[in-house]
Amino acid sequence: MLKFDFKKNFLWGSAFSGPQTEGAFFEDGKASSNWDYWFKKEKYRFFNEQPCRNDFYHRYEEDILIAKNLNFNSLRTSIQWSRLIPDGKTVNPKGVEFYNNVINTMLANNIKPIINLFHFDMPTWAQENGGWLSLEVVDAFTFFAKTCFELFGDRVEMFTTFNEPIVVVEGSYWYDWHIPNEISMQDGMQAQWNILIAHLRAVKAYRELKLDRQIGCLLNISPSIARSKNPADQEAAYYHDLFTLNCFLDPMVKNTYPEDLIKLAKKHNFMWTINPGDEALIADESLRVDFLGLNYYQPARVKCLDYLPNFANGAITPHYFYQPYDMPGRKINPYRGWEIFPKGIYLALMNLKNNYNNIPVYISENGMGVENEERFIKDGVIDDQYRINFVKEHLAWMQKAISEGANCFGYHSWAYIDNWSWMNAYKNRYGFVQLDLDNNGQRVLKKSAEFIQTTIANQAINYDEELI
Ligand code: BGP
Repeated sequence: MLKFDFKKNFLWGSAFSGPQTEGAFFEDGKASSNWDYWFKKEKYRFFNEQPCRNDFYHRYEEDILIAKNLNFNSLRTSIQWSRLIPDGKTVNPKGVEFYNNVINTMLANNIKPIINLFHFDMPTWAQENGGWLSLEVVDAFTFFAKTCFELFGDRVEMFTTFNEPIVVVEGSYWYDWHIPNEISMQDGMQAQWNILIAHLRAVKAYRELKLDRQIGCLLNISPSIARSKNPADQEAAYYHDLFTLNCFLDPMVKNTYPEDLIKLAKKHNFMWTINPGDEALIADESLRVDFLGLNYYQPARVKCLDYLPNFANGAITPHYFYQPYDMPGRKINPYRGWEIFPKGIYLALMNLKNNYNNIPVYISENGMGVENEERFIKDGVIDDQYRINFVKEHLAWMQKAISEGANCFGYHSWAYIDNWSWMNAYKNRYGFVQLDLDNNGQRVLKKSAEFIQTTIANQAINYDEELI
């Protein structure tokens, strides 16, 4: 038996997001978002052409009660900008009512709401005005953020500005997972910078309101693991950190921006525009995050380049500086294609402990998406032992980091009920609770639901593997 020695009030719960659960795309005054627009335009890029069908907009009470019954004391969702301020200027009363209902229902059930502002979604008008390349959009986001703090900050004790901001950059400008589906190193870096500035301006607005609660950001941290000790592989891991982590983590926690990234951009001709006042925001210590959320799914194994890239006309991306490394024999979740490496959660937490002032952090996403789980149904219940094993192993490594001093104050899975996964739609399921789309979206507990319930009740798991 592995008994946890977590702090009192340790957060147990789960994350989800507005665009992945709400549905009601155009109801009650909601405007089109970038995802609504893209789905309409290129439906074929979404698995089985399925839109979000969780219907949290109408079923939030049922879903929050399920969370309570799993023994959760906290939940994270996001506010859809396109629902709250559809035209960027006027607050939608129906949007306010909905998010008030969600927050109040959580509180009435002793569930602490953690409210995130940007989970890959922006209104279509903002996308068409240049998305994160546009300073007008940065202004509009600051207004949206301030409005959220004013409307909900009396009850929400933890806000976060962005979920996985680097994924927005990668998806939109480097690897073609999000609209506007551009491939441009420089635009990607410009978006990275502007998102950072939008985050800092949101934190500034938060501090000015003197709400005296907490604001943070949710970062996906995939520890870089070099293929070998060869200096070229080591350098590849360094570059991976620069592009995917340090460009957000350093300014948010240490008030610095990686100089090496700027040097690299100048040398390779992808330097972006820095506007007056930007650097002062980064240097302002009052704008440091109060806490971080750490989304952990897999490590980043990297190696140096095998071949010379096309120097003359190549459309370069960060993969010009490092390449993903498929380590022979790595354990993989074949449905999502992601490596399963529970020790990575420990490495990420220890990096924050040792190199980032041991900033308070909670695990804000961790989970395993599996396709066609219906084949595992026994007596009407999905027997997802693989998910139980996955969570157990990650909890064990998280506990080890905590016992070695990591300042970790919670564990949230992704996500407790199956939900819509961007281009993968409903292909891979993550929940402890099945969303039965053939039966009116009925919520059915999987075997893992009982596991998480008893783990939280006992503050312990059955686990006796040696952690090396
Ligand atoms: C994270 C996102 C989530 C969620 C999760 C699972 O990167 O923050 O929104 O989607 O990954 O990934 P996917 O849905 O692509 O399988």
